[in-house]
Amino acid sequence: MKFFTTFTTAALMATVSSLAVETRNTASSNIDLGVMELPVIPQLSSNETATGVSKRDVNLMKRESMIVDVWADDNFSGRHEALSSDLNHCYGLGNGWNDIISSLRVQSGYGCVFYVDSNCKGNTLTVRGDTPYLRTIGWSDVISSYLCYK
Ligand SMILES: [Ca+2]
Repeated sequence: MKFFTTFTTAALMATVSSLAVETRNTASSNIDLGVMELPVIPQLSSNETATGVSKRDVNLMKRESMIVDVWADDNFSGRHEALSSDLNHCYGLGNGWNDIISSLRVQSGYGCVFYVDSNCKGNTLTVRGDTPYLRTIGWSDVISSYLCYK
């Protein structure tokens, strides 16, 4: 019985430690900071409010996610990651991505607002599609958080 208990404990410990490793390896580089209303952006149609979306729209959109591809260097080169992002959620950048992104690609059909500061604050850059040279518009190595919409 003592052997059995020891064995079970060891097996459990092994399971727990393998889970811990897996969690670390699959940890996302974008930290979900929760649902946020869009800032006022030029693409708003006339029947939308100044804050962009109704509560019902936010509830519908938060079930949908899209991909933002980010690179550490110009023209889609260097370190790369595909960040899976729920719509209308503010994401902070982690895992060494803060103030590093030099080029990015927003999945077709979506737009993202990028922020100079954390928690979706500070100056904004609204992007649809490919942006190979953030440097030319003064946005290389400054992005700290972002928010995507449809
Ligand atoms: Ca920044």
